[in-house]
Amino acid sequence: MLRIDVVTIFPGLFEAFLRESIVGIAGTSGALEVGVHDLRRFTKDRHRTVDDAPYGGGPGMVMKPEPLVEAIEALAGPKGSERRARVLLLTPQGTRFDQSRAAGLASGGNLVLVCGRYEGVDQRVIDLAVDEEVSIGDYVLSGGEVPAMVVIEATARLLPGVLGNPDSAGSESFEGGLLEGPQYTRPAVYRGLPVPEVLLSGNHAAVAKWRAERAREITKRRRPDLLRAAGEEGTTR
Ligand code: JD8
Repeated sequence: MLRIDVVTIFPGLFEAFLRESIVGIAGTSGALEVGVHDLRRFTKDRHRTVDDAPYGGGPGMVMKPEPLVEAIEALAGPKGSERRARVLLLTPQGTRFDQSRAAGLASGGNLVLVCGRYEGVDQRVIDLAVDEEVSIGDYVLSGGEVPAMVVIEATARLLPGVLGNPDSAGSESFEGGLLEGPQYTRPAVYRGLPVPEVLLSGNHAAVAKWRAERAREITKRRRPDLLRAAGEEGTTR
């Protein structure tokens, strides 16, 4: 059983996400437990303050250290050998989250995901309480909540016993190192556009060969970096 605790000033953002989707299934199957914690519960002042103006001046606000460090230590213990969970901060400054990172998290220990807002968190939170900084990609978001959901979902679907079909996760895009080709369902002709004949043939070897060719083709055109990374393994020329 993997446990993931999330620290956020917007716990409500996680409600529908955790109720629906693969993550709900993971929870139901007993593979995953997710706890969401309102950062304001770890404040001690009357106004439940979580931010303050940046030293040195500049726009916006910075998340103050005390509530964050108290929350992280309550959930993960102190930084170092006593840690009960690995603490990840979602931040544009982090190293890139990808499928191999998800696989590592799915096979590792419990996690605490820390979601910043505003202009980010006081550096001393990172120095004192964060194990690793992670980014989901090079675009600007408003906070770490959506990135945390990305990390949770990518990790949850790799947990053993989460999907109805045990090998479906392993056969999808990226897990094979390539993009997937086109997919079709009924009707066999839609607005004059037919489904490729081979898919109706019942010839499983021919279907597999056609799919591998389409996967290689679209990957070469759109993501040649993935094709080089995957080498020739498992693919058709
Ligand atoms: C956390 C605040 C807002 C907006 C200063 C940092 C991740 N891949 C990613 N893109 N954006 C984030 C991310 C953005 C965040 C916070 C994560 C906390 N912001 C920005 C303007 C500049 N801050 C992210 N992971």
